[in-house]
Amino acid sequence: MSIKIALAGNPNCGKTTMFNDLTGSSQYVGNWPGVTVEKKEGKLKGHKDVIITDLPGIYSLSPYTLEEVVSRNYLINERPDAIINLVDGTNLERNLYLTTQIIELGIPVVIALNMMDLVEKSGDKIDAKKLGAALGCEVVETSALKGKGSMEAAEKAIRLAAAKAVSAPRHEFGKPVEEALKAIADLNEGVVKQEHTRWYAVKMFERDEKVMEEIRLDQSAKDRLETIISSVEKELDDDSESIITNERYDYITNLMKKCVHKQRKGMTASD
Ligand code: BGO
Repeated sequence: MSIKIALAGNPNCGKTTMFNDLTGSSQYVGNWPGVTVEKKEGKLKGHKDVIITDLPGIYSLSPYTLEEVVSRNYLINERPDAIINLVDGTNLERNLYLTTQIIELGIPVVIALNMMDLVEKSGDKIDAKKLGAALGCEVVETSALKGKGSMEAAEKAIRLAAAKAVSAPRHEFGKPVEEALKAIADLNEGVVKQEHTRWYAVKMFERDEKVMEEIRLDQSAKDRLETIISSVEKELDDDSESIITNERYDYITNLMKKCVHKQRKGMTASD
């Protein structure tokens, strides 16, 4: 049986470069079903039973762009055995926004901390171990352009896939949101698979239309969900989607303070 590994990350994080490095000439290019978004797959060099799928570059797993919807559908419905989440080390703060969502999917994740040649050149320091420990997943430093670290990231992904070592998000939202997520998870008991619980709870809290269409709650569950969401919105005086977005950014700001030492002043992380 083959192992499926997905490459996910922001546009320009180096996904194409790493995909080429990992698959060499064994690539096939087509379109994702029903849309004109390019789909690239290939076999991992030296591993004919490992298929690498390059997902469209995205900033978030929200349902607003075709690329996001394609990526979400693939990650939720096809369920790769592991994800390599490429993160541009020179744009860490922005890239981690997607990472916090990917880790909630209940799929094994390896972070490829890419562009490390540029990070080193700048004099900035990223503590990859601390970052991995804080996020709850493995981090491999890579320079895809120089062919460094890509294969190590893929081999780690294979090992996690074989062990079915699902990444458990360490990030917790504030108390009102966590309580709401728990109540939503209770509503979904028996409706979604155990490992999908957090992803669906967060998306339903955000009133994500695509997820709501998919889940098809009966009217009394819909009413209960609305009561849960609106009580947090009232308490925190904001809409639910903004609450989640803002809490993710607060978490990432703290993570940057712990894990990044910037060379130059005026940047976001600690001096
Ligand atoms: C151009 N290190 C460095 N230094 N550069 C990298 C690395 C790395 O680890 N990884 C990727 N790049 P894509 P997406 C370019 O194309 O793979 C570079 O969108 C240029 N092109 O070479 O395309 C990579 O698939 C002219 O750079 O990313 C590419 O995720 C001048 O990052 C860019 C300078 O990589 C994006 C760069 C004509």
